[in-house]
Amino acid sequence: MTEWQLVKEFKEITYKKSDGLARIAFNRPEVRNAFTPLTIDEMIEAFMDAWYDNKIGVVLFSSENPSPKDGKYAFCSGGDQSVRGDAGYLDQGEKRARLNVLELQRIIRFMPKPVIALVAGYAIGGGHILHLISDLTIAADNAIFGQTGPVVGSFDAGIGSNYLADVVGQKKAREIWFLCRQYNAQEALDMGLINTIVPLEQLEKEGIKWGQEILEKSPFAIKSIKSALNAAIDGQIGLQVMAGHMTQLYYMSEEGQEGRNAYLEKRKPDFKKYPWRP
Ligand code: S0N
Repeated sequence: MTEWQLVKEFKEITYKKSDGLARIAFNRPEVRNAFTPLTIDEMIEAFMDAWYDNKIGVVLFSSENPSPKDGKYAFCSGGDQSVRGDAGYLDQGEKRARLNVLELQRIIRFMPKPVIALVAGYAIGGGHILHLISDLTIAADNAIFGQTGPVVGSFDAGIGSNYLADVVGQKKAREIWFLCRQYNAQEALDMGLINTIVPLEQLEKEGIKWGQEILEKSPFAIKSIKSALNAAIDGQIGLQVMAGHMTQLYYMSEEGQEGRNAYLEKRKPDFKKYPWRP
C-alpha cells in the first residue's frame, strides 16, 4: 500500500509524494483534463519540486478521474480551447497569451529522473504530446491516443512531431497528424507509442510497481542513461545536460576537489598524483 502525502494544495492539479515517488496529476476531469496556463504553471512548480527533491527518484504523471459529469476518463485533452485567445492560451489575471506547455515539455525531457505517464482514457492533442515526452507510458485498457491540431487550428512542430517520428516512425507520425484519427491502447502498443497496457483499476498500482523497480537501481546510472538517450537527438542542448552530469561526477572526485582546494589554499594544484587512465 502506498500512503500518498499531499505536498501542496493546487487549483488545477494534485501533487503527492510517497517513498521516493512523486505523483503529479491533472485535476480538471469535467473538461477531460484540458489544461489552462494555470494548470501548466502548477505542473511546472510541482515538477521542479520533484526535480530538486533528493528523496524523489521517479515521477508518476497521472490524472484525476472520472468526470463528475459523465463518468468518462481522460489523461489530458490538450489545451483548453475556451481560454485560447488569438495568440496563445490566456491566463486568468493579465490575460497574457501563452504556450507555457512547451516549458513543461522541456522540464519533463531534461529532468534527471524518469517520468512515467499513466494514461487512463483520452490522451489527445497537447495531452498526447505530454505522454509522448514522458520516459515511459503505462496505459489503461480504456486509453485513447491522437492528435487534433489540424482540426482545431493548431499544431506542434517540435517535440510533438519530430520526437513522435522518432518513436513510431515517419510514416506513422504523418498518419497520426494528417488524419487526426484516434487509436486504442492495443494499437498504441503495436506502434511502440506506449510500454504496456493494464486493466484500468490496476493502472496506478502498475505505475507504482514500475516506479519502485526503478528506485532499486543506481540513481546516477539512470540519469546518465536518460540524458544519453536524449542527447542523441537533442543536439548541443542534449550534450549540455549530459555534460552537466559529468561535471557533477567530477566535482565529487578527489581530483576535481584538488583544484578547488588549491585555489582556496592559494597554492599550485597537485594533479600529478592522479593517473591518466585509458
Ligand atoms: C478528448 C475528446 C476526444 C473527448 O470526447 P468526448 O468523450 O466526446 O467528450 P466531450 O463531450 O468532447 O468533452 C467533455 C467536456 O470536456 C470539454 N473539453 C474536452 N476537451 C476540451 C479542450 N481541449 N478544451 C476545452 N474543453 C474541452 C468539452 O467541451 C465538454 O464540455 P461540456 O460538457 O461543457 O460540453 C474531445 O473532448 C476532444 O476532442 N477535445 C478537444 C481536443 C483538442 O482539440 N485539444 C486541443 C489540441 N491542441 C492543443 O492541445 C494545443 C497545445 C499544444 O500542446 C501545442 C504545443 C506546442 C505547439 C503547439 C501546440 C498546439 O497544438 O497549439
